[in-house]
Amino acid sequence: MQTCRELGISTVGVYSTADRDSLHVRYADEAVCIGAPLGKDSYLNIPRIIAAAEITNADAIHPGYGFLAENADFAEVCSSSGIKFIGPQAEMIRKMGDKNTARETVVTADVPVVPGSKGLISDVKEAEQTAKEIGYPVIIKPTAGGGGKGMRVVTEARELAKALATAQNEAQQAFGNSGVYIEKFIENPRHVEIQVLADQHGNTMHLGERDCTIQRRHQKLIEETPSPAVDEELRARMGNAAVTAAAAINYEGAGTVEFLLDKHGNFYFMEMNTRIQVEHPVTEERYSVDLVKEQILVAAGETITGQTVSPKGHAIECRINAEDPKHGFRPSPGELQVFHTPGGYGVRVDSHGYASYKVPPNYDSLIAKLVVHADTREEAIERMLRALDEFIVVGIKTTIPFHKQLLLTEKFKSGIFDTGFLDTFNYEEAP
Ligand code: MV4
Repeated sequence: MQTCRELGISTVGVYSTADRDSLHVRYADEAVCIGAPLGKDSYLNIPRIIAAAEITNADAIHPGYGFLAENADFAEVCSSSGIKFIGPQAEMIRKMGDKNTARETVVTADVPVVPGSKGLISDVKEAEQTAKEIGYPVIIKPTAGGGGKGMRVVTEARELAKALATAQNEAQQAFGNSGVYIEKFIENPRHVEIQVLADQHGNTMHLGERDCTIQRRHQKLIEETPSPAVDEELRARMGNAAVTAAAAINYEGAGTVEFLLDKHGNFYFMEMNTRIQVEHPVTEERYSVDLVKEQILVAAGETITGQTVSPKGHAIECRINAEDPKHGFRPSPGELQVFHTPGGYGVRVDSHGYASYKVPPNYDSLIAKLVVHADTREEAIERMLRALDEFIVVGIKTTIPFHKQLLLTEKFKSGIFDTGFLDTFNYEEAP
């Protein structure tokens, strides 16, 4: 909506009854209540969203990064209702949403994938044969999953049959699709993803990487660009692979290609997210590009030819969540009695919060993205620590004190860590 205001485009915000007081409702030129807090009654209710678009004469819908952002049926309904879905075509969402299909699609285009099964696993025999060929440990992944949901690591042959049955059952329960595939388990990787942007005329480009290695139970906590583990040469190779993956499906819009990076510097395609992501601001800061503006222009049919980007400096994002890091990151909803956000040179805060706002218990606990930009990684860390000190939240617990401690560790400062970082970093015991 901030981008739209700059472009002279008026906006409509939709909200559930739990979000009446959210800032996006006040920021929008018009707001429409679409129902009760449960997703199925509001944010996941396609007919209600289409109705809100129709009564306000909306030309397009930006799906954000949650709920229906990667829902192919929704993209299709928008299209058949004469409303531009700001994102890729339904077919592209479908292809990348099925993780096994995505894997098969990119492998055909010569994008490196982790050694694994040829297609979905149909029986134990096939699973045993595959695991024997690639060697243990292996990981079983649901094809309808993504983001780590429902994955199972198997370290030895005698565990495989049971793990396969459990994984298939869980996949059926969680996604209504029991399909699973097997990959070699890459131990202690880094999560490095490439931002891509493609127009409707066949032009595809990348805007470098984001390192999202600092995660807890598949929830990202810190993201940065450039990655401390990626040099110019590797960036070029990963960037090319990401562009190839996107071009393989004639992709349109902003997207993210996720890779695992192992300790030898080998990278492997994981999945492609067909939406703008939470952590996109670090790319915006380093590349001086408003990615949402690019999404809107590309959706309107403009080309990206001639766009050259000149990355500069280092950007870091800390996710400020309404959670208590001292108690297993349990949700901490409630009133923001004080909400003083940091500012100054090189500091950006994206938030729907304000003093007196009550964080509802219904949704994701993210309340602010704190993003800094500086010339070097060292300066960015210093700037982030300064900004975290300025950020005052009273009334609820947040991840602010956790970030302060984490950024001071020698391991984080060194830039040499992997996805196991938070398994050994113990916030409760730290001074
Ligand atoms: C893996 C893996 C190791 N080997 N695949 C987790 C999220 C999803 N996108 C893929 N994930 C993983 N896939 C193979 N073949 C390890 C993970 C993984 C992980 C990846 C990125 C960041 C944090 C992670 C934490 C646990 C497991």
